[in-house]
Amino acid sequence: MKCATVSVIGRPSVGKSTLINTICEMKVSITAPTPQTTRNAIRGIYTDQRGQLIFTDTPGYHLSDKTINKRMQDITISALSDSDIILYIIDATRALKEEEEAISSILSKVKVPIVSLLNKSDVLTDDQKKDAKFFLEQNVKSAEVLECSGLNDEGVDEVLIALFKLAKEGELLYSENAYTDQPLEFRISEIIREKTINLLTDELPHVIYVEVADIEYNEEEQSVWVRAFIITERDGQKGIIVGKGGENIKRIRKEAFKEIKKIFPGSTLQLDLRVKAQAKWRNNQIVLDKIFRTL
Ligand SMILES: Nc1nc2c(ncn2[C@@H]2O[C@H](COP(=O)(O)OP(=O)(O)OP(=O)(O)O)[C@@H](O)[C@H]2O)c(=O)[nH]1
Ligand SMILES: [Mg+2]
Repeated sequence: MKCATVSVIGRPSVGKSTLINTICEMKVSITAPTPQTTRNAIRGIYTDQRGQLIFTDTPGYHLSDKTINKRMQDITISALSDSDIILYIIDATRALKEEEEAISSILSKVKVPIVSLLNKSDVLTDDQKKDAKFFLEQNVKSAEVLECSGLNDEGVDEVLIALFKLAKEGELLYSENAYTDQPLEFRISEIIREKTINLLTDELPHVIYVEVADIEYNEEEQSVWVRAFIITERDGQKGIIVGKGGENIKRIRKEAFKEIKKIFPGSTLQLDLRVKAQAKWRNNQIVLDKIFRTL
């Protein structure tokens, strides 16, 4: 049996979380068209007859001095230090600039093998592929360079073959049915955040976090009651999330309900969702400690 931990790194929106979900055949990590969706190191576990790959999804590496971005950069860097293999994902539909150089400079210091991956092959032109491969040749010591579409599940088997080839012999670290190790509260808060940010555009996804205040499980009645807050930075933003006549919050609730229900098959679910504002939470160390506590 082979077993390896694989850190997945790349700029925001290159498709890291989408690929991990495709590999694990499960929504392990939330996704959105807006950048900086993933905020924590999130594990997705894949097991087959070859062994086990434990992926760590990381926040997209974004150059910025803001407190919250610094925290996210730290999470990404520390994920690299305890992995056996690095899967470096590039979205070559966008120009490869400073951020890509910053990542490749970080990667030049790591000792473990790197698999470089051009993602979004479904929309890549030949020129874009050529430019990305040239960039990689010049800047990254890759064990392999591959192409795939995480969204369409094309070329993903080849990625697994490459990773298993680099993995060492070892016992499985998780049971063969496991696909993640995230605490329940965190999974629920992420589902709600995903449904919220997918309804919003511009800066709003960045000013939101979700707090699950209570989960009450009644075994006798087979019922679950969840109370959660969607938290923005300013009062004015609350109205956008609630929407005209509560239109948006109703949609968020409906979509989140469907997905949270899957976590509790056979139980009735009550989801109490509220919106509140908390000024400047992105600079508040106590809030950040809560959001970024180690999973
Ligand atoms: N065309 C195409 N789009 C993709 C592919 N993979 C992901 N996307 C899209 O790219 C966007 C970002 O995907 P995510 O998986 O959230 O990206 P990420 O790298 O995890 O982003 P952060 O968490 O913000 O760092 C979404 O709109 C995805 O649907 C792909 O293979 N092809
Ligand atoms: Mg992500």
